Parts: sequence; C-alpha cells; structure tokens
Amino acid sequence: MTKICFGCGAQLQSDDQNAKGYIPKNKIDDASYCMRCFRMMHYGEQKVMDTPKDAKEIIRKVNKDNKFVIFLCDYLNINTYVMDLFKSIKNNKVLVINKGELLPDNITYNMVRNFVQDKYSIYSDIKVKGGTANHGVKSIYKYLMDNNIHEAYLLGISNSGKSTFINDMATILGSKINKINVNSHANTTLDFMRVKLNNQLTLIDSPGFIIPNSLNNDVTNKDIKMLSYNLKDNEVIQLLNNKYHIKIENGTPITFYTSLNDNNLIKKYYKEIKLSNELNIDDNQDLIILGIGIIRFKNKTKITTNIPTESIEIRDSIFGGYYE
Ligand SMILES: Nc1nc2c(ncn2[C@@H]2O[C@H](COP(=O)(O)OP(=O)(O)OP(=O)(O)O)[C@@H](O)[C@H]2O)c(=O)[nH]1
Ligand SMILES: [Mg+2]
Repeated sequence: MTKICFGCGAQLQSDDQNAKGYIPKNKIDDASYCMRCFRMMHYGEQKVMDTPKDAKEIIRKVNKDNKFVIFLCDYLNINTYVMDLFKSIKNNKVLVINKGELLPDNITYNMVRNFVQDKYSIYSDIKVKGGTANHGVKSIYKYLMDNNIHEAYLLGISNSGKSTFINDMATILGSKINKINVNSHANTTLDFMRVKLNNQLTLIDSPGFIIPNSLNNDVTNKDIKMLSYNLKDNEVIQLLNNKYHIKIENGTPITFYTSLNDNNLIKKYYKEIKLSNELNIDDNQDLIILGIGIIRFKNKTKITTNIPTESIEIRDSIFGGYYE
C-alpha cells in the first residue's frame, strides 16, 4: 500500500534517504509524515529539496482535469510572468491575492483588485485576502459554496501561502486533518495532495512554481516591510549580500516594499561597482524586482543597476497616486 506524507504530499519510501518522502523502514507503518517534514515541523530544521516543478507542466496536468482552480499570489509577486501563468489556466478559476493584511493602510483591497484587473487584463474573479483564518479564508469558503464548487486545486508560486490556506480552512471548518507542512523557504510542498476538509469541500495542494528570473524565492521575513529612503549621492541600495546595486538619480525619495530580512540595504557607492543597466522611471511608476519586492518613487527619475533586465518590470504603480 502506498502512503503519502501529510506534510508535503510525497509518497513515503524507505529506500533513498536523499529522495523525497524518506522515512526509516521501522517507522513507515505508523508514520503520517516523512522525516524531512517531521523535522521541519518539530525541530525547525530546513531541508531544501531543490526539485522545483515546472509551472507549465503543472498547469498542463491541471488543464486536463476539469476542476476549479484557486490561484494564490502574494501582492509582491504580481507581475507579468505570474499573471500570464494564471491566464494560461483553462479551467474555471479565481485569482486570490494573498497577504493583503501587509498592504499599506491607504491601499484598499478594492484598489488592488481593480489594478490587477486593468493592468493585466484579468477577467476572472479576483479576491484579496488577509492573513488570519477569519479574515479571508471564510469569505473564500462562502464564495466556493455560493458557486457550487466542492473540489478545487490550489496553485501558485512557492511561498504564496497555499498550504497555509488549507490549514486555515481546516481550522475554520473544524476539520480534523493532519496539518500540512508550511515554511518560509521555497519548495515545501513536493507533490499534489488531496485534502478532504468536510463533506462540502476538498482542496488539492500542489508544489509551488518558481519564477524563472526571480532573484530570491524564500520569504526571509514573514512581514512585508515598508522602508523609506532619501539616498545621498554616494549611496546605493544593495541587495542579496552586495550582489546587486541600485543607484537612484538626484536622491529621489523612494519607498521599498520587501520581504527581505536584510537591515543593511543602504551602502556607500564605490565607482568600481559597475552599474550598466540604465532605466527611466516615469511619474507614478514602480520598479518590480522579481523575488525581492517593489520600489515606489516619489517623482520620475532615472536609475542605474546591475540587476538583469529579465528580473525587472517597470509598470504603473500598484499604490495609485499615494506616496508614503
Ligand atoms: N503574512 C502572511 N504570511 C502568510 C500568509 N499565508 C502564508 N504566509 C506565510 O508564507 C510562508 C509560505 O507559506 P506556505 O503555506 O508554506 O506557502 P506555499 O504556497 O504552500 O509554499 P510551497 O509549498 O513552497 O509552494 C510561510 O512563512 C507562511 O507563514 C498570509 O496570509 N499572510
Ligand atoms: Mg505548500
């Protein structure tokens, strides 16, 4: 009989310690979790399984199956690549913008919804949900029931909160399921996992997608921080241990929305740092850095950076006319 790990969805096995789903032979009969999930959940250990699933392959599989899709995306990861993935899903679907509780106070859920609809031409339903169980998951349960949906896939990029969503749904429904493994590192869920929550709803968790040109896939900080800077002439923003730099012309004030856990984002600028990518930012435009966050500028300006063009998107500001 094959058994599935409730933490990550991998098939339990005792043959290969380095492969997913491993559990020693003497424990396999009683185990609900593989060793990796057990250790992650109980001892905070990290074991990154670097086998990111190809997003297109997952979507191809889901497209063959006619089930409803709930697609999760946190607001820092709204970008062309992710929205195109969402659009490539043929099934009935809803886009859920997650971690809405971390949006700046002056940005309403409606503003975000309208923005995504207009900028990315999304014609399916869009929901924005906040973090806690009652604040969002409940309304999505109602949405599913109102639309007579009793089984749905949860798809989305890694760390968007798919497994947390199922655990939260189990809490509000009082379902006695084994909790799914959730973690701030990428690639926690490794296989599809069908979770029956009650007689009305079954959700299918899935391995998260990795954005190809993303500079960082882990949520190093649970919170999305809002950092404001007036850079001096000899200062740059530095990212990922000095690997990338951004110089902003004329010290234009910026606000940086990021989940990076780095308190050292400002650095003295040395001429030997070669910043060859020159970009113009128009009034009311944001700079999206894939996997890092969003930079909001007070005025139109010019930046120079060594971040590759493929990892950048410049678009109208998601924060509307508001500047903090
Ligand atoms: N602030 C906030 N954090 C959240 C929310 N939902 C999930 N998280 C956090 O986001 C991180 C990733 O959550 P997971 O549920 O493991 O994400 P996932 O989409 O299942 O990730 P993979 O299994 O890797 O595809 C964890 O640190 C969660 O605590 C939310 O609504 N708000
Ligand atoms: Mg997961």
